[in-house]
Amino acid sequence: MISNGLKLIRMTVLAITLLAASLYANSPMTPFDIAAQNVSDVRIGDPVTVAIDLTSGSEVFGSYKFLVAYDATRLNFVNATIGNDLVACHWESFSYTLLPCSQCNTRLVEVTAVADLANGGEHPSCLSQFGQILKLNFNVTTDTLMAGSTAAVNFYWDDCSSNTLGSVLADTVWHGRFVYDQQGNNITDLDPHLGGTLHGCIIPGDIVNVRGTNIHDGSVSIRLKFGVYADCNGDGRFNIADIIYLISYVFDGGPAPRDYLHGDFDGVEGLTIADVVFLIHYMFGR
Ligand SMILES: [Ca+2]
Ligand SMILES: [Ca+2]
Repeated sequence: MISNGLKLIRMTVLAITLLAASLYANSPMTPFDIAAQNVSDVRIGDPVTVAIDLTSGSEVFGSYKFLVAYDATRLNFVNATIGNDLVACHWESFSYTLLPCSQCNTRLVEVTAVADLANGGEHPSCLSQFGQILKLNFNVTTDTLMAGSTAAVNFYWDDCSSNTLGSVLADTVWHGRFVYDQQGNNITDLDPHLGGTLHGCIIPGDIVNVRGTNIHDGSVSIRLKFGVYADCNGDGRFNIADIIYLISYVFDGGPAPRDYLHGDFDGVEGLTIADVVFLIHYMFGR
């Protein structure tokens, strides 16, 4: 009996040792953190870039696919470009598309980037880098009613490929793990599209699917104060110099107006002689 008891204890110790060793060997990765910026105090009508940054993670990825929903009542999409910290890596593929929408208060942009295409002739000089990996470029609306409000830029899940990072060999896909809103609150699973990886995406198979990425939503807050009406040259005052500045832009290819309406005063889209006339009346007709 004593002998059997000792044997049991030895086997238990051995089992615990093996378990501990295997856990140590497979020590979990440090999750990636992917964060969209919160950009503050942007003027009505101004361009703004919402960068997406890689801020932590113990692994290296060689592709990403992001699906981002942005507030289309406040932001007009311009384009998407590879992030500054990946430019020097010369990733071989980068593309984006604006998805069709039924109601366009929110629009979706999908961005895909791949470091090394199969059988590609050239090879990238580096893979994932900490820092800026993607830039979403917008113009803030010229609708002055939106001053003082905030536009959300949220990661969006539509299928199992949404917001994923891929390993270089394409044998591992890192999916969303926890999702945090603009204030840092954990919103995982609270909304079917904004709460992270869809159910059923983490399945065993040839490709290893891992919940390995913490996702942080971003935003653009729009400045409340407009500045000086009709201050085309942006010096903080309105005077004859602003009219000359606008004339120079409309007729002579001068620099673009810097006031919050971007020189468009007459309510008709586009900068024309009518805007100049409007401004002259505004100055001398008061
Ligand atoms: Ca001025
Ligand atoms: Ca106009």
